[in-house]
Amino acid sequence: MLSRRSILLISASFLAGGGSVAAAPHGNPIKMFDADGDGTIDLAEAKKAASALFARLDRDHDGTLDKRELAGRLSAREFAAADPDHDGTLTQDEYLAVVEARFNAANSDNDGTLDAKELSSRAGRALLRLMR
Ligand SMILES: [Ca+2]
Ligand SMILES: [Ca+2]
Ligand SMILES: [Ca+2]
Repeated sequence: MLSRRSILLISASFLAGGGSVAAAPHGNPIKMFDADGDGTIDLAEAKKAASALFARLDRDHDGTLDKRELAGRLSAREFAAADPDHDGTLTQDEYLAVVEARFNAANSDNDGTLDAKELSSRAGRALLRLMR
């Protein structure tokens, strides 16, 4: 179901791109996640991808991610900071709060979107780990 959704997302970005995108999008985060085809990733696009990944990672379907399900996407310190009630799990809201913080950290020019250069920065790569 999720992969079908990704395919739809990718198809949508192909259409929105006006056919200029010829190659397979795999590996290029902008082509993977740029649903509105404007060539950058905005926070809504990042959160949408992160929500899809959250659902995929939540193997026991309890609506939260524990450390094992996160599989190293957050360090112990990042996990503790993201889990203010210290119950050892992250809800989707807590997860998306980390996504937003990483998005803002990567958006060095503060224009509300991430371009290819910002996504390839250290903060950008940390964000992508929460999206795919
Ligand atoms: Ca976009
Ligand atoms: Ca879970
Ligand atoms: Ca930017």
